[in-house]
Amino acid sequence: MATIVPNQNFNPLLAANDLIAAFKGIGTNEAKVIQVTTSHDNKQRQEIKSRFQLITGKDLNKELKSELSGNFGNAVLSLFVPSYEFFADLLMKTMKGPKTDESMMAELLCTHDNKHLALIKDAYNRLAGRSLEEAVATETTGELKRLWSCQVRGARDESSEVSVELAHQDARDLFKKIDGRFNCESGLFIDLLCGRNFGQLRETFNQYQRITSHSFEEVINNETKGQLKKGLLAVVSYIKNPHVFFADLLYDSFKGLGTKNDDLTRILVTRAEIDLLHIANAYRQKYSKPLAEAIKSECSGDFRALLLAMI
Ligand SMILES: [Ca+2]
Ligand SMILES: [Ca+2]
Repeated sequence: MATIVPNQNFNPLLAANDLIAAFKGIGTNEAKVIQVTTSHDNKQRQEIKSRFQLITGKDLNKELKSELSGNFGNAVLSLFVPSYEFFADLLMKTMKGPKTDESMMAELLCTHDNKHLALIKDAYNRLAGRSLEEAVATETTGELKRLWSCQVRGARDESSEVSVELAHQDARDLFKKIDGRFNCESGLFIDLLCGRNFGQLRETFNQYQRITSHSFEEVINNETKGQLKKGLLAVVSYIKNPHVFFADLLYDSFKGLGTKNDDLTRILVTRAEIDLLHIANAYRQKYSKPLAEAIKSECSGDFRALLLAMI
């Protein structure tokens, strides 16, 4: 369940005027900005943006940049970006440079349904001037290239049918093909991971454990290394339990000295309209602390107020 939902009394003119009032004069009424931003969903925010432009002749993004600053400014700006463009931009940033963060790639590529992935691919093409397929093929290598290329194709079965028989067969094929050893180079593993529906894969993981008495994670841990291991573990963890997957990422963003504000912002922005309520529940269960409490102790000021309004 989402924590930010469409505003039932949506009035783009009123919302745009609220923002104009919030920006007026010296300083900014941040509370008003938070209220307008978090009481509308991403699609409505796009309408507010156009209405703002129509009334003032100004680009809302530019105005936000000049009125707001720091983590707070970044988070509000992110919320006004269409979600598929937000992901396209993150993919560009993640693949740039010599070392790609493969658990981030898993998060950016595997957490969408095929329809949303197609929108992200369109946006990527527009923003980057090349297709996402091409980018993945150029920027990654070896088995990871195979994994991400397969995922980018967006051909996952999206039915909710789960066949125990098929899961058993898949698990046996994975086990057998490789002389009793897990072998991710077989390609079969990657094909299954990107093609089968999530429920089916969870059953395959169960069956695999029954046959081999090893969990899938154990096998990946033992048989792969480096970035491939990181990427595979992230994909499997997401498939096993998406809410715990994100709860863990939130925990990591709080861990240690300071806070990884970019990670924290990204997760709240991308999940608020999908399943943040479930993620917050998973967080409380696993870490015995409400998410709100963690945010209160890690963040401050307008940034804290915004994040608390989002959850
Ligand atoms: Ca102002
Ligand atoms: Ca900390």
